[in-house]
Amino acid sequence: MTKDELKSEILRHLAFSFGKDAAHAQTRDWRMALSLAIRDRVVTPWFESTRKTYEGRHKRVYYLSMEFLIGRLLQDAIVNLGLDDAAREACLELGLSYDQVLADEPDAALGNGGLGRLAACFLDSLSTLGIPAYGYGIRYEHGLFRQSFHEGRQVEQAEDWLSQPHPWEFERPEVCYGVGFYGTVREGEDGAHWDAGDMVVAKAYDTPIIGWQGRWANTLRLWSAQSRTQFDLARFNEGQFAGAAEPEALARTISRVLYPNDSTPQGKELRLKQEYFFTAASLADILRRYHSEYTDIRALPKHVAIQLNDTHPAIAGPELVRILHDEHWVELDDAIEIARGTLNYTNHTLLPEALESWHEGLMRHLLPRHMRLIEQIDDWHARTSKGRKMSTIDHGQVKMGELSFVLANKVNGVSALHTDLMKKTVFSELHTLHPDRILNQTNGITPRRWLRTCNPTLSALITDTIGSGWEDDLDRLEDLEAHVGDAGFRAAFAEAKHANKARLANRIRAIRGVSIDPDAMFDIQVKRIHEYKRQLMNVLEVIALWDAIRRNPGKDWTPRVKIFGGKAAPGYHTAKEIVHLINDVARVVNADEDVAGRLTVVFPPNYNVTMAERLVPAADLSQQISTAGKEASGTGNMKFALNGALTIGTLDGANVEIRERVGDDNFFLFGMTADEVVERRAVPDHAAEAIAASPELARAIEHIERGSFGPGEPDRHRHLANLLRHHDYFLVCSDFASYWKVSREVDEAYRDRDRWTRMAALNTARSGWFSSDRTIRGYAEEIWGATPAI
Ligand code: GLS
Repeated sequence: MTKDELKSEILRHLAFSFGKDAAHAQTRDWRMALSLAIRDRVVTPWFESTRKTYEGRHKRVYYLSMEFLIGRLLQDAIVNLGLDDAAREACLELGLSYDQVLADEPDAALGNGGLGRLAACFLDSLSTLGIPAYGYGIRYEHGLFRQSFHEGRQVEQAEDWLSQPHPWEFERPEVCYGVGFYGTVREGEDGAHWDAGDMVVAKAYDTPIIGWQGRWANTLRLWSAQSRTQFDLARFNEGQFAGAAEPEALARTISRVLYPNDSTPQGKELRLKQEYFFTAASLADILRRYHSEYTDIRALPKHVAIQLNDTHPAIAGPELVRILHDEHWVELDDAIEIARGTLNYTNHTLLPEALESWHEGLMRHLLPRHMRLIEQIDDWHARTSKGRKMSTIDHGQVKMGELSFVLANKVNGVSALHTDLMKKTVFSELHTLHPDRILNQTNGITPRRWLRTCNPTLSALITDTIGSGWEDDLDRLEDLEAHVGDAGFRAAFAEAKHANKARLANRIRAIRGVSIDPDAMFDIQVKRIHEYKRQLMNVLEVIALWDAIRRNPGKDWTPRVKIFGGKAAPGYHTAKEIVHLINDVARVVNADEDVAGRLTVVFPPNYNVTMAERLVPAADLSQQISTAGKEASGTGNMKFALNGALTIGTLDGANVEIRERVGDDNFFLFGMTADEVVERRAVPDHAAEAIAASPELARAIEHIERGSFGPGEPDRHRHLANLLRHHDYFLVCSDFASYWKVSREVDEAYRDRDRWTRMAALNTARSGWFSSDRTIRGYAEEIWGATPAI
């Protein structure tokens, strides 16, 4: 498509899809018109992909996930279709700022963090590789909350990305399924019958996901909940106006909000309802499609692979057994085997409080038939695998991890360390019974969004240096290594980074009113706020550094800009206190003339995918400092390394593999290992001991206790200080001395800019393995038995 063709398509949509004259069109109108012009280009390959899948009778992959953190879609589609130059020029000729048009798109925040973003990267890779697949999830009206700060405290507002038309989706009013809840089960001679007490309707909305160079497109199908009775006219005519709309409002609650938690429990009925709602609708849809192609239901595992993204869709197991047994008359044991052959489960966390379990009573109340089947599945497992009974039902709780495991063909972890720990801890017993079931698939990120699109400066340099083609063959970045010794290449690499930093500095000045120097080290920690991720340790280091600079102002300190970003779950009190402390410290440090130009702290609110796309290319240092054994993988760590940031990190999650690949010399390692963490926790007074041994840490905590960051309110942050001294479960204190020492080595290393650039370039050159294309190939070969259809 040429620029002129695109231009005329934009104008056509402006007039005929939106009824706007160019003379009166606003940015939003232009963005919508451009989106539809681009979307039109996606439709043909999308149809073609569907046709090929049917014709080739290819095995289909279904990825069930409560979260798809897709972010903006317009530029992604433009880049994947190779239309970026045409789109930029078309906009220019229409008198528009291309960047402004792109920036008008709301961020589709249908996820919390890494788990949801991983699902989005997987969709991109599935389409790029041409693997026939569907993503299934919920079309939340309100995605993740919008974060702002009021006097340093987090304030949450509802996100309403759907308050304007979403140009990427196609409503499918004809694709509807009833989803039942509650009711009773009748056991008759002809089997069990579930008479649901309530029913809502799941309606489909489809978003095409176009792969690299438009060769293939899959579908993201999201369900919206509706009432069976749209509107109760009888009640309305009786004068009950609000009551008449009640059934609709109640049903819609199910797809209204994304639970704002990440690795913390929110065991409430609505969430279980959401989980069953989207899982049941997805399975009904999968089986409808299956029956349109095949007659033998027993061959399901041959043609269909379903991946459960964490335990949120774990009810898929009992639901599939229910359908096979109650509706297709398959013997129970056979039904269980068929379900097990079809389903696979990815575990994303070992945090005990994040492993889902549901009270048996609630499960029986909401899903009576499923609860009965869960008991039978438990019996079956005990019978067939010498398993102890009650592995899935324990002390009146249905454990969804165990249930998913028992009903899975394969169970995978998301980094080598995490998979190893899964075998040794949460699933040790089940692993002994089924030693071939657990395998590892280390996470990955799509290089299209996380290098090509977000970092055009570095991408251009890469293409100039090694040619194109790396976007869907990221191992080719290895070819850069031969150029790292070339001073000209290093200078260009440093220049690209500097340009990205300058761009970020301008933006931060515009949104936060803080000036930062692009020559300073940009040191970034962005991710959900959580105790195990240890933003608290990072801010302690800021305090200690601020204190050290003030004590020794004559020293030639390496200038640092500390950037934080991330949301705290609204009900997670300590995480919110950490947000407050970071903002308070930022205010004090940034106002202190003694440290001006040496230390600056910025915390832009509302960290999201779009902000990540701006921060990642501009980072010099990536903070990946979780307590070892706690971060299952991390994926931000990969994005930063790929974009030429050096990591300061612990041996946790995928950090281990990043370090192995980029080399020990190009990674700043500190802290205890996962085994040492366990030992250390057993030491009485470990925190007191660590504080006594580190004067920097002691002074930093004293500052908090003295109220240095709570003007007029000295006790403002005392709770955090108490936590550190007396309940330091995540071992911030015990790892601090090592963190401080290595951070000073980082300062030193940054002073030799050429050496730093060499290390940064090696990070880029050696990060190709972290492409989600590699991850998806692994799933396809080792879990799904699926092959590309192109
Ligand atoms: C998470 C883990 O915490 C991350 O380490 C991991 O990278 C991600 C994707 O596998 O999954 N688990 C979770 O509940 N939220 C996450 O981000």
